[in-house]
Amino acid sequence: MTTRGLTPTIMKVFSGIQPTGALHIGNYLGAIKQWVELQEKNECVFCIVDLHALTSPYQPETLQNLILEKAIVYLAAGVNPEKATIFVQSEVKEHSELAWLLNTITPIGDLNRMTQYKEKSKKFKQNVNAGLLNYPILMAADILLYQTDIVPVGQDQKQHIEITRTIARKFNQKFGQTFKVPEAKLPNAGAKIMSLTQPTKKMSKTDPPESRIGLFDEPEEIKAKIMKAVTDTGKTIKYNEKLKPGVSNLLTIYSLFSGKTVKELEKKFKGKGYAELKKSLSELLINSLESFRRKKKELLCREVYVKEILEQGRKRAQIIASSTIADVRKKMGLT
Ligand code: AQP
Repeated sequence: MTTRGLTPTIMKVFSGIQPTGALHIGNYLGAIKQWVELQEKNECVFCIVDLHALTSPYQPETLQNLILEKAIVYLAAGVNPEKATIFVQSEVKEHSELAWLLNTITPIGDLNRMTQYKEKSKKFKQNVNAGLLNYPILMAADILLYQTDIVPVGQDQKQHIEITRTIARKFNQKFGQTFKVPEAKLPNAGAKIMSLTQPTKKMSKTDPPESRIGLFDEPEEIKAKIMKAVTDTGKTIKYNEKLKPGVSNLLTIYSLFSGKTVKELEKKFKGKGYAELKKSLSELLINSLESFRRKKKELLCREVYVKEILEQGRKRAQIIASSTIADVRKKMGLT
């Protein structure tokens, strides 16, 4: 993004991931990899969105451990606490307050149309709670509190950024200029990594483990999952999302972890079978994810250090959030 189309500027970046569920390579390629790149030149705020996690079934007694583990995951995947603010959503109360205030200007019809709401209502039939419906409003509050320019996310979250933009514009029109209108930033490739077992569906934390490669999976798990990944009855290793979704997904993952283009990979595997592609991809993933596993193991022994990072992050986030909420309250006629 540029100012007046000419000068590159430092952008305000916000993004978050829920603490529940083990992160998979889709989360990494869609979101965290972009964070690690963006933190070099921008003001980045990365949140562990625990309030969002309460909308799906979870176990309260495990939540604090999962939050700490997710902070460790951010660090192990390359987020640098000296360059980016890392904090826990529920520890900055302004998120809940702004979410409530934005509830009052958001039509229910807009929320009913959200794909994630429709999908999760089907997935968790016994627990279609109001939080699931209002999820995009809390997400809008998260983003708008930090006067965010860009939100690095995967494809599935694009619709939620759109509604955030609508809410920001509506608020600005009704109460006067208050929020920046943010933009979604999707990676050029990897915005939607597909399930290994159902390659026409996105890879998801809440689907069975064999459908995804966890960022911290052990080598033998990675190998077993990739070797069993669904492909098709054909033989040629060619990228074609419609006709060969499984093979195309494997090629995308291969390309993103190797830095080789899909075209180069098609050439490399010309005349070879799926088993060879899978074997080579397993080795690549085992090697690429090795440093993540090692760093995570190291950080698991440094709980005090990780908690201190979250506390410092909370303090920094709080300063920005309280300034925005003071402005919002005033504009809405509150004290
Ligand atoms: N398959 C994916 N490909 C690329 N990016 C993805 N993301 C999620 N799945 C893929 C991105 O990862 C970030 C994590 O967001 P989240 O924790 O809020 O979870 P989510 O979007 O609901 O993703 P999951 O992992 O699939 O969880 P469930 O099972 O709960 O739906 C977001 O930036 C997302 O776009």
